[in-house]
Amino acid sequence: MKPSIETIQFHGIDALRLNGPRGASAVISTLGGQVLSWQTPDGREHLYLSEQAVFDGSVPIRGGIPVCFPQFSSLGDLPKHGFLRTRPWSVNAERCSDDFALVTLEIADDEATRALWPHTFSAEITLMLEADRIDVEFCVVNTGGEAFDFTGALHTYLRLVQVEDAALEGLHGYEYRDAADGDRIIRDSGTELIVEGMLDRVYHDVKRPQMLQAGNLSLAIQSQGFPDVVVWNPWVEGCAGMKDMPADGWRQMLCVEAAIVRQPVMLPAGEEWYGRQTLVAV
Ligand code: TA6
Repeated sequence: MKPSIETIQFHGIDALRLNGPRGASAVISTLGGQVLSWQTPDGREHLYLSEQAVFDGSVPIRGGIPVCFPQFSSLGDLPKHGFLRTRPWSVNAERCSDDFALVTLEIADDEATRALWPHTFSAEITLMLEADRIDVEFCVVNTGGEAFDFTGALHTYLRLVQVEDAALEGLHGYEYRDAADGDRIIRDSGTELIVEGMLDRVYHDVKRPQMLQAGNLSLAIQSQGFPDVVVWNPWVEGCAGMKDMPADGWRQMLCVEAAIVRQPVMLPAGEEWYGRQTLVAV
């Protein structure tokens, strides 16, 4: 079957399903411009989506790839992770060939965003699906007359059978700040990262791709434009505090995020910035 794109309802909200080569598929919702599912031709789902996720826009959807902008986490006065996650985006472009399906969603400032953050901007999220790979690109344009700063992330929730069996390679030697460990700055000295408890790390200036290995899963994770990599798992205690996560949800997920955290981006008037995260099932 040739790649195609269809409009669907996904948990009651408007979404697009990308049907890619060899039976690969992905779903992106207009709420939040959020990728919510990615399946490779073997039928394996690679993104975690909480079974208690809320889809009415009152809170961000817990799972998939939330878009955090113009603030990462609580590093400022804005709502946590900014304000794009609960806003409606619109479809800007759809394209298919024999090898891929691609959609672009867009959003711009309005009265509600300007009430929180006094800047004018437009943003796009582009999802490109190939047989064994997705590319998610986030682009921001400063449409106003003055420069602004931002931080942000593609807050990717990867699905695992059991996080304790996973090993994340590629972060060796990089410095990180761990919010789950008193914000201490540490240099990673292990050859691979094994999750053995709550962690909430921002790795700085990461130049290498990561490889997530777990049982028969091998996933390559690469980013462009985003200098930092965030690795987050809430573990038992973090999950207990989240209404939209089941008690054992921590076990089936690991966030590996393409992020801008340590050094905000300064975007001059009229300029454009973009960053991308690529996930490849190998
Ligand atoms: O990216 C990691 C993080 O900033 C963690 O501190 C954790 O709280 C997570 O994001 C989820 O944030 P949320 O607002 O979606 O509950």
